[in-house]
Amino acid sequence: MTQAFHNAVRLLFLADTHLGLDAPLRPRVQRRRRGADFMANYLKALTPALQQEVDLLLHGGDMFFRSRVPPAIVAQAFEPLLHIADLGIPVFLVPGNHERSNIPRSLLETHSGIIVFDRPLTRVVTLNGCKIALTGFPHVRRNPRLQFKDQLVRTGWQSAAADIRLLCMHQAVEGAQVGVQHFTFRSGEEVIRSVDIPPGFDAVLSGHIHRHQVITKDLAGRTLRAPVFYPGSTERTSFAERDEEKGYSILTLAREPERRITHRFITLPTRPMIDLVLDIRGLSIAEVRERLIRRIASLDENAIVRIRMEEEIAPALLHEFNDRWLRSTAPPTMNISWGFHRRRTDEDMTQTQGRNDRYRLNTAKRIRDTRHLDNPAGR
Ligand SMILES: [Mn+2]
Repeated sequence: MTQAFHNAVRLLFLADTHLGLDAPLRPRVQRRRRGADFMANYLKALTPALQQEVDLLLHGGDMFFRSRVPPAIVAQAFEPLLHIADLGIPVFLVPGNHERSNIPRSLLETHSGIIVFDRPLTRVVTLNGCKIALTGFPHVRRNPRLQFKDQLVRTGWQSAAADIRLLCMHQAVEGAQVGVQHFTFRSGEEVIRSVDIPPGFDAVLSGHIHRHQVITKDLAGRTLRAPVFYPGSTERTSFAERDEEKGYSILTLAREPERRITHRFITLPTRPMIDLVLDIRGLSIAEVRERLIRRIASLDENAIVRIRMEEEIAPALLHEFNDRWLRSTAPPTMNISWGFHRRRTDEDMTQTQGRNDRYRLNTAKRIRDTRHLDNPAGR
């Protein structure tokens, strides 16, 4: 066949939607919840598929923020996916670490248009005359660095004939960066070596890393065999993501090697996230109150605010100005709470020397700030 391939294939790629985060069924405290923000951005990210502007949909994992979420949220999440599958748009899902590598199946099992990488597998779909092989496996929690090659072999990817091959997963790849201090994943057992990604794949599409990025070079600066695309999370799941733009990706896939993959990142709305560090040394309780009120009043009323102190805060002060007091002082549209005491700066763990050792030593501290990664060290 020499027939020219004219129509490219458009792939909508989103990940780490963390539905159910701050969406309690029976809240003990009446306050604005962020759950609605997460659901809204999820639905916004799916819009190009619902409007049939794409040919293929991939969710890179962590659809939910933990393995058990209220059934109403599961139903709300799957309803648009079933609709998209009904439109004839194949839907691929990678189980992430928060699904305990197992996406709730009850709503999916009947629909042939929804394919879950609940075990290593390869599926070929023909779209616009183009054969696309999607290879994937569920999130590997224990030593993915060591297990990666074996997982790949088990997908049977080499025996599937295709024009374009995509590797879909939910893992950290070396060179991926997170956090306000740009922590870089390097040599940990939870990090997949880029050299282990075999030739033959046109792109690696992964969830897990919440910052949007495209990795094209290894740590030594050599060009990767296949670019690694992270769409990042669709909302900010922790203060470590406070400076990050959020959104999803649309990849255009073409058979012609010279324009095989083009990528577009579409941003989603996010509320300002503010880390407020106060210096209250030498202030009286009345002065602290006055300062807190003044600082809170100066903030965007829709902000998500974390308040921290440079110094260890006295228990009496924390009692006086507890979270309830903060909420009663702030506008009801604001999310506000105390953060952890700023014992050492986050820079400690991301200096160039001994980065990974410190990374391990500081696991507990780090989890506090990048809770979204759900313990990437595999512990
Ligand atoms: Mn995640």
